Amino acid sequence: MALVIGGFMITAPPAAAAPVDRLQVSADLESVDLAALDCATARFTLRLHNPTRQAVYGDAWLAEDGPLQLSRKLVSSYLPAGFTLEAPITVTVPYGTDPASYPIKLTAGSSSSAEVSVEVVPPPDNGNVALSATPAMSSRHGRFSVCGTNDGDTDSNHWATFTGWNDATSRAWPDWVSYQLVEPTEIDRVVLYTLDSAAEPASRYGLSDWDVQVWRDGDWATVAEVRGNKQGVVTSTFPAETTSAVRILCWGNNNGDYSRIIETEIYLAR
Ligand SMILES: [Ca+2]
Repeated sequence: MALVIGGFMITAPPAAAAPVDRLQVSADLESVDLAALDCATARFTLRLHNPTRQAVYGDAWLAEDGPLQLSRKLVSSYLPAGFTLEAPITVTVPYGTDPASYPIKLTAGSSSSAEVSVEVVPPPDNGNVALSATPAMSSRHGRFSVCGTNDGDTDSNHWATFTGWNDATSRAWPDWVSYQLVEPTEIDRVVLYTLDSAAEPASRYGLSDWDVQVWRDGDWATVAEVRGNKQGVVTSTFPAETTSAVRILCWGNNNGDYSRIIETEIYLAR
């Protein structure tokens, strides 16, 4: 708007955008890899920044493309002046999703946007058929997920929220996790990773006693037993057998409270 006052042209500044319209969205990563497995997970952090001098309630939206499944599609928060909110986002895709690049678009304010590219890659071809299996469990403690035990991640250091399982029945046994294979498969080896880190060693917190079982003639049959274990990783071998499912039947851990499994690997017979 322009006014002529006393012979001078006065131009009013444009109206400042409302604080909520000036919010800025970004991500900590431009791209993430994700294996095409039900239990594999990709993660990134959404950042929502309020650059103004005024606190606001703000929103950021996430829009996925194709087969991507997001842990949330809306981030809403109170944002003090100058504050940056960080929100963790997890992404999954169904087993067998075509390998390709799939975008996630982030938007906030009136014009701020960013994009994260999810690179869906084929499952590892290493003979571990647990990766494509459908897991189940006897119980779970809090946010622990049985999916953590066949997501391909064997790192105990971040097991508690992402990649391990803890049952919910303290000092009551047995507990179990099972894996329904995609099809009947000849297997001869199971590798079990129990909790084992510098802070939480297997000798104190790890699984000590369990049976490895296969589904045979309509019931579970034990093919290997582990007793008195203190190690973080244990390989059980057994005569090759074609089966549709595997179960780990847990009988005890080293401090007597819970069953904790970071990963179960089930291998094709050699
Ligand atoms: Ca895991």
